[in-house]
Amino acid sequence: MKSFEVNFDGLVGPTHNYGGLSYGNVASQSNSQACSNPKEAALQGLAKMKALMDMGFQQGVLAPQERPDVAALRRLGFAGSDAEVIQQAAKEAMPLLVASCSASSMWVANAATVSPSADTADGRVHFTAANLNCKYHRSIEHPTTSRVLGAMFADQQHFAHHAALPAVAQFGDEGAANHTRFCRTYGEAGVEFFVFGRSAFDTRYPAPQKYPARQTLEASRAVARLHGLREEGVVYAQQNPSVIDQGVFHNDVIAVGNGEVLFYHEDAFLETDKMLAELSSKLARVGGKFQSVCVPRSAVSVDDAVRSYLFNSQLLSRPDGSMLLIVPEECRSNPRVWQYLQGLTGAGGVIREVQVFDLKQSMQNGGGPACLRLRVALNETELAAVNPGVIMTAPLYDSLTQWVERHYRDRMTESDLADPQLLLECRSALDELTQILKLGAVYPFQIN
Ligand code: SUG
Repeated sequence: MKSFEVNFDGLVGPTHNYGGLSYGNVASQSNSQACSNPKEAALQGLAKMKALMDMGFQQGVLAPQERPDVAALRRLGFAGSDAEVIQQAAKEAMPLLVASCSASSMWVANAATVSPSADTADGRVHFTAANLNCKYHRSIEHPTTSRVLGAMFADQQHFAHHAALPAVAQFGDEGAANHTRFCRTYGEAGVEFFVFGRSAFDTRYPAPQKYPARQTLEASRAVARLHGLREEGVVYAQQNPSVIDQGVFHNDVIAVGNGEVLFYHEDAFLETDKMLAELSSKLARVGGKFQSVCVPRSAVSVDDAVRSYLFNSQLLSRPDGSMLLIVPEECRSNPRVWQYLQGLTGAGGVIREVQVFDLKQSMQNGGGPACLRLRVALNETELAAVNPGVIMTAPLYDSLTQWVERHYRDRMTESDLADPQLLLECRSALDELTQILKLGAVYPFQIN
């Protein structure tokens, strides 16, 4: 049976703004309070989805969330009508209003961890929504994420959904951004690779000194248990705490894997040799031949990796078995990174082609091509069971582009977030979106 990797990209929501909300994420901190352009952000994301679809890849779309999240503000004690809640928060606690307006659900690599059916005990595709416990503005995403994923992957014969892990830092879970899967073909059993930043319960593991480690070992292990993964099909590795302190807040900022290939920076992990050996032997057990491509620090420093987002790229398999790397424009404007990429694709190795995309609106908040997509490996039967409304097609691309043009503003600053009219605009846009994507009622304003 045929199998595919389907990339579901997050559609950027109408409140996209630069709130400076993510301590430890260099781009988010340095662009705090800059004026954003939600319309451009959404169109940049849609252009990437369309380009991948046109190249023959399976592409889907994941809906944004209702923002401002008035219910979240009410839980923090703001009261009255929706407009009063927003106005009171703007007056008394602007950072809380900004957090409740974040369009951060666009980075769907953090929406959930997904295990394909070939890896799981019950033969279903398993999803665990990420609790995103490290940052308040992201911790409010998972209830709606679960509803949206449930509406996209509704068939219980094929898809199993787990609620987010307990909402405490000890089970901090950031979803697929710290999870990679190696396999020979997408439909065969593979090796799931979980990368954690710290252990919450075992003090023998080192931890970063400056910035938070968002993913814990205990969260990764819990997800593996929930999904029914076999011990011999899982590898855990620790991120090098010193790169977290340099701005590598997720593993997907320093490594990316696909098929039998891991593309990573020399400084990405602790105990790298042991980890590579384990990946290699576990993949061999399921018939795969593990390959790693290490980028030496002498060619690309950690700082250049963080600024360019070289590793926040999409590594995609082409029909001839070679691979294509989708990178952000910032890689081309960094001379060391660009030179490295020219050498890499010219060397006759597995990565043969680089394609560049302009994702500046998302990049300025620390979200590159890989952050914007959630990978779901599916066989033909499972793909047929996905809600067809969320699979990208030329007509859907046209409808979504027109929808963005109709509903989105082209500039957004703090004072715009305080405008109660924005809430009404967003709700009417999202109401229409659920019809375009055939999701049913998934947003709090639709179900309460
Ligand atoms: O969680 N930025 C996101 C970026 C997430 C990137 N995802 C992956 N690497 N997979 C974050 O830090 C910034 C929001 C603001 O500051 O307005 C933000 O949430």
